[in-house]
Order: sequence, then C-alpha cells, then structure tokens
Amino acid sequence: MKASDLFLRCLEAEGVEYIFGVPGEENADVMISLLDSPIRFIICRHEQGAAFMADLYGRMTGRPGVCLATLGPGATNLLTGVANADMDCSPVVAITGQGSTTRLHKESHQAMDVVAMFEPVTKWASMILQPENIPEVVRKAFKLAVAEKPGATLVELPEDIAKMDVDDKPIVPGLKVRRPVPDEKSIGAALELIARARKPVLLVGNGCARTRVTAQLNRFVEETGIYAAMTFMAKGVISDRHPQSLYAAGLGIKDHVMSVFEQADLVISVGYDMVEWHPSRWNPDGDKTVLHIDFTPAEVDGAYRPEVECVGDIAACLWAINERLDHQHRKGDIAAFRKVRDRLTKELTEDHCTDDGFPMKPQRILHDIRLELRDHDVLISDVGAHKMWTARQYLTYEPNTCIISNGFCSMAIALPGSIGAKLACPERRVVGLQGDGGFMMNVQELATAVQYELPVVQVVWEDNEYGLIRWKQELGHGVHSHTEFRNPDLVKLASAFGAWAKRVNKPGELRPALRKAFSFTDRPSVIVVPVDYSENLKLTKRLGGMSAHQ
Ligand SMILES: Cc1ncc(C[n+]2csc(CCOP(=O)(O)OP(=O)(O)O)c2C)c(N)n1
Repeated sequence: MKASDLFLRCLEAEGVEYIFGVPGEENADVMISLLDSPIRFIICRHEQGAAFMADLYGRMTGRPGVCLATLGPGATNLLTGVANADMDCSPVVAITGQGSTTRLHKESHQAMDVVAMFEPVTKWASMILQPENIPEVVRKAFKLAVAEKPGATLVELPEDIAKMDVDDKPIVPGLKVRRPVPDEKSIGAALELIARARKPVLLVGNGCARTRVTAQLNRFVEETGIYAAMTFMAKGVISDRHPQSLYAAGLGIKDHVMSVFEQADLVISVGYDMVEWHPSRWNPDGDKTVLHIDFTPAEVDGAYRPEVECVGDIAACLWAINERLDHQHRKGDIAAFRKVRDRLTKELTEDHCTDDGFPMKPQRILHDIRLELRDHDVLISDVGAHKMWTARQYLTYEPNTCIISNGFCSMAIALPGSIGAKLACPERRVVGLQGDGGFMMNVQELATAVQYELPVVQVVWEDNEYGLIRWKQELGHGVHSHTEFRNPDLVKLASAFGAWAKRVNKPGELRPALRKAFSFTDRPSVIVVPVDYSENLKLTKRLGGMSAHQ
C-alpha cells in the first residue's frame, strides 16, 4: 500500500475520530488517503485554531486530539496551540507535512526545520524517514502524548515518504499500561506528616482533573476534615458545594485564601504543576512543610522543598493513604479556615451577583451563566481579565467543567477550544467565554462552527480594550498605555458568519439570550456583553495588589 494509507490505518488503530487542520500541498497524499478513512477531517481557518481544537478534544476525552498543518507557515501557525496543549498537559498529536527529503539539505521553498522548531514545545518530535517507520513513529507519538504528564508530540511526514510503497501494518495499542504505585515508605512518611500537622491544607492541581481522582480525594477530605484549595485548572475536582472547598487559588491577588496558606503548617500538594501558581506566591520564605503527591518527582525550586514525595499514580497514592488513616489524621474543624470559606462563599454568591448596573458587572455575568449551565456543562475561559473573574467567581462542581488554560495562557483558545470540546462531548452545553481581544484573534473559526453545524455558544465581554493589560499597567505604573482598540460591530460580524448573534443591552437580557442560544442544535451563537471593568481595580484594591505573572 501507499505510505500515506498506512499512516491513516495507524491513526485509525489509535482510535482517532477527528483531525483538525488546514491542508497544504505537502500533505496531499495524506489528504487523498483520508477519502478512504472513517476519520473525519475538520477543515479549519487557521492552524492555531486547529491546535486549540485538538487541545480541548484531548483534555475532554483523555485521548490525543490530532491536528494537521503543512510545512513552513502552516507549521509555525500551529506552534502556539501545540505549545499551549503541552504546557497545560493536554494530550495532542500534531502532524505536519514536509518537503521531499531530497531537498531538505539546501535552501528550498517553505522548508524549515520544523522538528527543531517544535522540540521546545513538545514532549517528542520526529520526522518519518522511512515508510517502514510509520507504525512505530505513530504509536510512539500517541503513547507519549498520553503518558503522565500528558502533552504534545509532533510527527512530520515528508511528501516523498508519503508517496512510497510499503507493506506493513499498524502497531495496535496494547492494554492500558497501569501506572506505577508509590513506594510504601513514602506513604508511611506522608501519614506521619499529616498526623503531626495541626493546620494542614490541600493544594489540588491540574493532575487531579485529568486523572479523575475525585473519589479518593473526596474520601481523604471527608475522613481528615482537611480543607482544599483548587488551582484554576483543578476547579471542580472537589465541588465548590463541598463545605471544605476553599474555591480557587492562584489569582495572584492577595485573595482571602492566601491567609489559609499563611497559617498552614503543612501544604499537601496533589497533582500540582507550579507553572500555574508559583510556590513563591504561597510560600514566600520557602519554609513551609510540603507533602508532594504526583505522578512525577517534584520540580526543584527554592520555594518548593517537599519533606516527603509520594510519586506514583495519584489515585493509588491517595488510596494507600486513605486505607491507613486513623484518629491522628482527623483534624476536626479548623475554625480559621472555615471562616475563610464562609467569607468567600458570601462574597462569591452575594456581592454584585444580582447587580442591575450596566455595563454588566463581571460578577453578575458569571452568576447568570452559572444559572444557565448544568453541573456537567462546560465553560471554557479565554485569557484576560475575564479569566481572573472566571477563576474566582464561577462556582464549579465537577472536574473539567470550567476549563482555564493556565500554563501557556494563550489568548484566543475559547472559540476554537469550544469546537473541540463540543465534538468531544456533544451532549453537553459548551460555552466559550472571552474578551473582545481574544474573540477577534481567532474569530475566523466561527466559520468552522457554522460549517459543521456546532451549537457552541460564545459569550464576548466587550470593553474595547486589552482589559487585563490595562489592569496590570495601572496597578504597576498608575497609568495605562496602548491598550484600547476599536471593534467592528461584533453582532453584525458574527451574523455575517451565519451565527445567531445578540448584544445584551440590559442585565436582564443575558439569561434569556443564553437560553435562546442553547435552543439551537445546529448553529453557533455569539452573545456580546458590555462589561464594567471598573470592578477590576476595585477588586485589587479590596484584596491588595496583584502579582506580575498572571
Ligand atoms: C496570544 C497572546 N498574546 C498576548 C497575550 C498577553 N495578554 C494577556 S491578557 C491580554 C488582554 C486580553 O484582552 P481581551 O481578550 O479583550 O480580554 P480582557 O482582558 O479585556 O478580559 C493580553 C494581550 C497572551 N496571553 N496571549
């Protein structure tokens, strides 16, 4: 058979349902081979959009999302989305074309070293040099993409290799590889630390959302009475309804939850990636006792010096700890932490949540969206001031239902990401929430949602500005510079794509607009909501300062 046919058979053996991409000349053989494959190709309008779709598909399913681009400019366009998936630990396999191997040693049209370009933003990147290597390269790319910690891989298929004849078969993935369990002694040491602690707190990270360790974590929380703060990417791992949830941590603002970390004599980090919230934020003197529970050993950092590391499958670590809990580990009610929870609960459920002012307050917008989404529906935040509000304010009850890209933090993920999430979970409502800056950055993918009749709902916070940048400049410098822009009429723009679009003109219109948007089964919607960002500085003033890195 032709090498490109074998390539497709290998993707099919991996269970690939969709490839998101933009084809080029150098992918022609793969594209023609697709005609005889059950895999559905989602034609995107920009490779970055394709990578974000694959990112969200991967995050929602736990199976690699697949994106495709051509060589040179197609590959560079793909890069941002692939880097985003890698830093957020979403499994993604990126496929790029390449010129013939006979011309790669010299100056040649569009040919650049794509593998080298992707090496810093993937776990593994490789060119297929022989058609006989296809089964191994594809299997390895998929295996590494899902292995803890998951991330992105790249497979490059040069056009002359894709055309060759080959007689081979895919390597079919074997049974699921069980993850290693932690060392017994480390569990004993962890139990001792917990027994000694008077005010321990859990810091729950991204690793808990993707492995669904919720059952063991909830059991631990129940049996010990320990309170839990979630990073942005772990929102919902312990439900915000749980009386021991301290909601989200990591805002960079001195939010109330910080006082818990100040008082804690033991921080139990579980599946925590420091890319989300640097330990110097919650451990400025580097002297806190830390218990590290994760798939991998702790990163070396002056502010993160775990006394004990339990390394292995997170659920297995927690199970092993849970099985040996006794009265020494039961902390009773830590009154100071309960007060923080009570204060946050009041603030997050009452302050401005029903405010009638217009433009709408961020708190009211998120409150209204929450009322229209069921527990398992999905909200995907973009990156900007709205992300800070979403992280703090959007109460989350199940893992992976409030998706906040918090590693690479690229703008413009929400719209394409919602397409990937909807294809992965067609039965759920999917909302992409973004600023007007992020919306305009990948607005072209609205055409993709229209073409594939996907009822994804975009909520666009309109302030005619890069709001977060203004917020931070004003905090750091007392003034702002070059943050304002002029938008087109976003409703007309969205309508021109074929989406249902509506501008909210008073607060009471948002919920009916959302309901109308959810009533469509075959059409995307865009709801433009003017937002009152004077709340930004008010929030930081109330809480006291903001960090530089978010
Ligand atoms: C691709 C990319 N470019 C630039 C940035 C830096 N950045 C972070 S937030 C932001 C402003 C976002 O503005 P907007 O989308 O309108 O959202 P808002 O802050 O107003 O809610 C910028 C420019 C980024 N994170 N990603």
